[in-house]
Amino acid sequence: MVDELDILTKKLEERNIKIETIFQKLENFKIATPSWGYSEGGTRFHVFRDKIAARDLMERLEDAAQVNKFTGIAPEVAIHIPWDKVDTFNEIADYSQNLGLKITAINPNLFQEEEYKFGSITNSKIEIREKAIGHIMECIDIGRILRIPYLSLWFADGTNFPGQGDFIKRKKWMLQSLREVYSAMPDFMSMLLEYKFFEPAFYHTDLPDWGQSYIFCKNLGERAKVLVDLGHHPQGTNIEFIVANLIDEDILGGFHLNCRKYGDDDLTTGSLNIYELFLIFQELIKGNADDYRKTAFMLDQSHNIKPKIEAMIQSVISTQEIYTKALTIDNKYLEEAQENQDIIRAESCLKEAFFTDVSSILIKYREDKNIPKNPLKMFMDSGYKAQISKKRNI
Ligand code: PSV
Ligand code: MN
Repeated sequence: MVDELDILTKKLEERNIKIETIFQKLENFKIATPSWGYSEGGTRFHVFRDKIAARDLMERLEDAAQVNKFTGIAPEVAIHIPWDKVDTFNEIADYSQNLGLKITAINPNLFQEEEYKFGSITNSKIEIREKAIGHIMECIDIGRILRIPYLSLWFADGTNFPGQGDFIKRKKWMLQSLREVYSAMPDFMSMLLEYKFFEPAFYHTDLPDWGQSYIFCKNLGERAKVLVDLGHHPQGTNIEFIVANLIDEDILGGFHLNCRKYGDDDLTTGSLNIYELFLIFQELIKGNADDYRKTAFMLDQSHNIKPKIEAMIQSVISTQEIYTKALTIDNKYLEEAQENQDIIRAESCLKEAFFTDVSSILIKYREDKNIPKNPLKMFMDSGYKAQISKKRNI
């Protein structure tokens, strides 16, 4: 393998890339996994039983610690309230720290209660808007206890039929509510505003796209940024273009990484959209937004049939691999080709990087950190699932 790394190092030198730079970059690439992706999930058709899936926050953190142990790059976790509610959050910081984890994002749930039938913070009834704001405030309080850096907001708010609601009134209610919660956030916290163009609303959604999210963020202040979920765009949308623009406007906050074919499918990252993800990473690298301390890289996936921990490991390592491939792009050559209006050379330059086998880099990176070379296989051979199935299988 060392030989392969030597050959690749030389090849990359020809592309004006130093291998040390890639190793340095990999140091600053970390991914947060979602607590909800460790639990039993389903579709509206059926929830297939998974007896060993985590049942509460503690078990979800235990499973997330396995993903971190075998990949070495997933020390952060995003939580969802009330799904992850516990009697007291005081011990959770120590609990996660002992597992080598930190909770870095908190997501309020504003879509599962009867009262939200006609919206949460855009509801025409003030008492419902207040209830929704109250719940976000509760999440800010939990965030204060656990020193969570991101308040991650997504709203199911929208209407299903023309005439059902007034777009602009609802926009104003949303802004007013967001202003209230924004001003309640402690200094160490930022707000991430996630957009999604449809579902569960089918006529209009109050926060459907990056433009609307941008308007709200601009109206709120510097600690409000846009969150891009890869499954939240109409088919054919050029996501890398959106990402490049958000970086240029200094308003990109983070990602919910996953994969889709039809709607918001929440499939494992890299199962279908590998080239798209590569092009997104190219923009992140060019815009100096590929460091996890600048951009929150979070997975948002939830499977009804795939085993949860394995699915998470798959997503984490494919994302890391695709990112590494994007680090092998010869940007100088690409720039020259663009200036010379040489489409063939420009596109070939991207393709060459995309088809570069970066496994020798990743193996060396893992060896140096004492992480198994093949995280997925090592996890599957580790016996962890047999161990938890005894504990969890009632
Ligand atoms: C909505 O579809 C979403 O992408 C939001 O991020 C939610 O918080 C998450 O899925 C989990 O349901
Ligand atoms: Mn999401």
